[in-house]
Amino acid sequence: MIAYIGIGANLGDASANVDDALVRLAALDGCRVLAASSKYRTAPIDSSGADYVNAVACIETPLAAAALLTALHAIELAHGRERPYRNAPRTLDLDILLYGDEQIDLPALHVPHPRMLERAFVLVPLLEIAPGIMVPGRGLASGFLPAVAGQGIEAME
Ligand code: PH2
Ligand code: MG
Ligand code: MG
Repeated sequence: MIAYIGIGANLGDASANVDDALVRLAALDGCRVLAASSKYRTAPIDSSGADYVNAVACIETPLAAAALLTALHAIELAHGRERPYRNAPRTLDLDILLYGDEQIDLPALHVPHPRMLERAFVLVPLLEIAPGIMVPGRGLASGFLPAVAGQGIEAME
């Protein structure tokens, strides 16, 4: 299956945490990282603390969606992720954005990610690596770009 993973961090060495996340994604059983976007510095949205470093990866994985989510949580925990309250600053956040063309509604997993098209920090890196990507139930991702134009985002070198 092809999946797109949103990566975000704004605690500790956020940039290094994002780099390490890509290494750990590639090391998951049977997984390959097919593409990784640039890193972007982004203003917190509905969140607080330092600016975030965000990126998006496209992976090929044999894992079922729920098992992939468990594996992502394990990588977050390896980075000391704590969840004191919703959208708290974090060392590492890994979200399943897209899982093939599947629409999944489980108590702890909603795919496509419900807010992905309202957030420049997801949309801009996603479109960098997949300009023509379709979001199940929503259409072309690129059509949502104008609506997020006001959100602070800047590519890192
Ligand atoms: N993640 C959130 C909430 N707000 N803002 C930015 N800039 N980047 C994020 O990754 C982010 C956020 C919830 O996961
Ligand atoms: Mg998130
Ligand atoms: Mg998350």
